[in-house]
Amino acid sequence: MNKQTKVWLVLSIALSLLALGSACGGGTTTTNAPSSGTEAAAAPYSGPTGTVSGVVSFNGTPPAPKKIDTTADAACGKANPNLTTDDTMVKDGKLQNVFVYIKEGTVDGGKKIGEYSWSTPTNAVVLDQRGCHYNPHVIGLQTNQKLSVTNSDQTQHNIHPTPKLNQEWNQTQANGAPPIEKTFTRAEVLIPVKCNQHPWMKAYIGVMKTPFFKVSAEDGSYTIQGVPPGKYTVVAWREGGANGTEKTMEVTVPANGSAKADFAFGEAATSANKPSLQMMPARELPSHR
Ligand SMILES: [Cu+2]
Repeated sequence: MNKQTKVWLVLSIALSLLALGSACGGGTTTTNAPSSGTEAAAAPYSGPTGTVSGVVSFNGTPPAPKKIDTTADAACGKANPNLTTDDTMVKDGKLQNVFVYIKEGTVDGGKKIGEYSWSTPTNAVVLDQRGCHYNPHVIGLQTNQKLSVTNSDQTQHNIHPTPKLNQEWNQTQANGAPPIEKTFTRAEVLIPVKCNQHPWMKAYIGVMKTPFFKVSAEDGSYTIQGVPPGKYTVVAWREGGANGTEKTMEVTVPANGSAKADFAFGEAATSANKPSLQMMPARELPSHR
């Protein structure tokens, strides 16, 4: 090694050490450049996460499921002779099909949760029509995530979501037809879905920009994972009334920990009811794609 190469080697090592030092040294450096008027692209969140979990209860006696008259379509009666309403599914006092989501909040460090970008899941969420019934009854999607509607029946269906913020569509799907694949571009809680062939068929689709939502299971439980530590407003939405019924709760999610948010609907739990669609204005965030 000649003298000149040695000097260059020493210099370049010194320079890379300097660069390293300024990137992660001291705790005083900041990499967040101030906004210069134009909106910068939102960055993904990286760091520790926690969970929000809880149980949704139904107080009092739930309404008994009603038998559905399927005489309009013999194929439905044949496939599902005991079809009943499924708007209030209660088991041991616990309520299924409640859409629980983080509506808004501030991540530790000061940024709003909507200021981060959240990647779109690559898997499709399936909404199946079986026995002239939507299954599941309530689903959640991220914006631009694929919805796949399948027809497992020996009859024709007509899927007709009626959103207020997204684009409405209305499509027939014959027996044996391939899945209908759609996406929703804007956050909306929740989009009612009906079938123009079978007036009793109903489903609901919650669309969120973030992945922070879950539908309560048969035992009323839900767990929302991957939540950055921070303070949030958690909302539980259940169908009924013009736009559904909501309950709201404030939670603090610790890093690598869990926040509890239990909700109750039914009797003695009606005072905080709010129409959901008015609570969820269309928010066009910079991260919108
Ligand atoms: Cu149908």
